[in-house]
Amino acid sequence: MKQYSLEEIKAIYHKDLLELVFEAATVHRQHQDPQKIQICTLKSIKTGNCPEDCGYCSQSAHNDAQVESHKLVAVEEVIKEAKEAKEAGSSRFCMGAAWRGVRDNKDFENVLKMVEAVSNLGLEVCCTLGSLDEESASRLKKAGLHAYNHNLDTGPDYYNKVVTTRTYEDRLRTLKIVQDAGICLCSGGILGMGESEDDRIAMLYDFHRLATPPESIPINALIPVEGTKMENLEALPTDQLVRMTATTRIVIPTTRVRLSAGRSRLSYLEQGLCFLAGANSIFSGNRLLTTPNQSLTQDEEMMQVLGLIAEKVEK
Ligand code: SAM
Ligand code: DTB
Ligand code: SF4
Repeated sequence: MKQYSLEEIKAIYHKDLLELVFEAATVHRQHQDPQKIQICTLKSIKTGNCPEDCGYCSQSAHNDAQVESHKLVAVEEVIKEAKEAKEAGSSRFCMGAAWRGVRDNKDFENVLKMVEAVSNLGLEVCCTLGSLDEESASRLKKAGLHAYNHNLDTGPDYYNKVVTTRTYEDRLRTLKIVQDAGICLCSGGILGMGESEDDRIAMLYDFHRLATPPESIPINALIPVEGTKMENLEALPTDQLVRMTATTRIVIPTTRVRLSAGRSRLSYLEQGLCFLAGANSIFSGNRLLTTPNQSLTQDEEMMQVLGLIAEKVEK
């Protein structure tokens, strides 16, 4: 993979927009089938009351967002929803828990059962459970975990404006533990939290210079949730989302770029521009973790309009 300097990535990001999209679309066609989109279903297996203070998150106990909290759901509920997701065309199933990190307890035993069962359905299983140590990473891998989602969220200079209960270095440490355990890394960020475009590019540069860059990169546009300190932030201009998507595709050509939170306020054609710029995955389902998503019916309609097809389960 070609190595770019921070300055080179900045220069790519700031190209004339259509030139940038054309370049990204060209790179995309050299490395991927541009018609295929991976559909990933999200399931919040434990919601709310999170001890971390992420400023954007509806689930942080430090924010005043009204979210319906619940403890870890039953293994059977997860299996049922994973089966439905597969029938609806998903090839990946991602389970999220509002934890600071994994601890060696009964809940974790149950998560391992969920991972094993979903993996046995032939789906790519992903989890996002907060920080991990080597032992829990290895147990997840043994249970059949395909990928682990742990976002850097923003660049190192802006990180402590968003979260104070952990550091950027803590996040990087977990990324390394995931990769050392042989689990695919899913790591991305959120745009529109008041950070500069340079902060976003610095985050992308850090992904690019990992020994192995992430297998997938979710790009979220902030959903301003009432009761969080980011509730009044203005919506991210769509051209900035397209720029970030295109630049990610160019500098990490083999990764899956997942058009993530914030997608439902975009028109089909705006989302289409993101796919042209190299996005090749979406989260589907009427909900993300706690907020509404574009509906399944609308996703089907959009894919038809844009001529996209869902990637089949290959396992
Ligand atoms: N607790 C785990 C952690 O933080 O690693 C995983 C769950 S967390 C909800 C997963 C990711 O969702 C966050 O890192 C963030 O990128 C994204 N996210 C959460 N709330 C969001 C919001 N309001 N708008 C956009 N993205 C959001
Ligand atoms: C990611 O980067 N985005 C997804 C997934 N990883 C877990 C979560 C988006 C959450 C959006 C806000 C919510 O629904 O609570
Ligand atoms: Fe907790 Fe994750 Fe939300 Fe942060 S983003 S408050 S760690 S659930």
